[in-house]
Amino acid sequence: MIVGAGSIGLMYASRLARAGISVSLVTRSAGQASALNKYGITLEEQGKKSQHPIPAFVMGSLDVLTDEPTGFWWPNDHDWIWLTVKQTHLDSNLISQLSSLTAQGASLLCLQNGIGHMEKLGAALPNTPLYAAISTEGALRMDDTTVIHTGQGRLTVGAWPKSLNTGEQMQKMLLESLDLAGIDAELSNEMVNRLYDKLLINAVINPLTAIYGVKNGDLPQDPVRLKLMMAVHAESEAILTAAGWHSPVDSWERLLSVCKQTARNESSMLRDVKAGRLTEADWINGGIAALAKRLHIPAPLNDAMTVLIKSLII
Ligand code: KPL
Repeated sequence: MIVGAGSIGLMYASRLARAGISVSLVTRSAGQASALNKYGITLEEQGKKSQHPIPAFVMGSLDVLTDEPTGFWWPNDHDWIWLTVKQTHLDSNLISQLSSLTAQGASLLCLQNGIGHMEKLGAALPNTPLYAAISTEGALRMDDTTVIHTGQGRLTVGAWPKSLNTGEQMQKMLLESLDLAGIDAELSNEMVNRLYDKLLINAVINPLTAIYGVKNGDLPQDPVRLKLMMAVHAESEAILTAAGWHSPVDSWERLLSVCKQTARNESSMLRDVKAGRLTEADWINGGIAALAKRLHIPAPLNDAMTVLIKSLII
């Protein structure tokens, strides 16, 4: 089951469904659930479109649906619950629904940008095996039922330290399903480090593309923007390193290569700002600033990024 029908949720759900794997989607709006039940998901990949029927449910109705889902058999895809909502939607209401959904022993696979969510979920769901995941796949949601797979990437998954372990059998099952669906995936036993790798990329690209209103590839093309990128990168890198992070590669080069690989993308933060939605700044730059505070290190640029982004949504 995938909770969250944004671009990433729709993209993975349709690819799993295409491979014949039992998967259902949980949406935030009743309108999207009903459109998905009617039309399924349209997945566009390399210019080719395919349609995939999918049972969809609305979030608020999950506890009711646990016993007797209306209109569908309750799908047998309860072993792994993928959480693909943004950090901004991870509220107490959703967490209490996740608690009932995972009560029978399901594992929760969390695909959020930023940091802070795993600790929050760990505290709220002490009996749930928690997995952090990072995706470098490109996906663009066109409407409630249509998604474009814009770039091949990889899904990295790993057990969250100190959380309950789900056991090798369940992990094997997950990897087999992913393989069947043609989803490139790897297991990692250093997910904190991996989350920090991604955090550093998001801490630079997301706020600066949102402030300047430019696509990822255009960000380094201007000397002033490039200087700001370097400054936010240097500050963030120093804080993450002090927090125990180690990068296997040159993180500045990797940042530039992400800009290149996703050159035509608008960052998720730019899209949020344009749509007037709450952004994930509190969990990205705010997350780094909070780490810095704990370590008694100043974080003026991450603080400034957080405040500036918030000032764009009025
Ligand atoms: O993850 C991203 C995001 O937009 O949130 C990047 C890597 C910046 C790609 O757009």
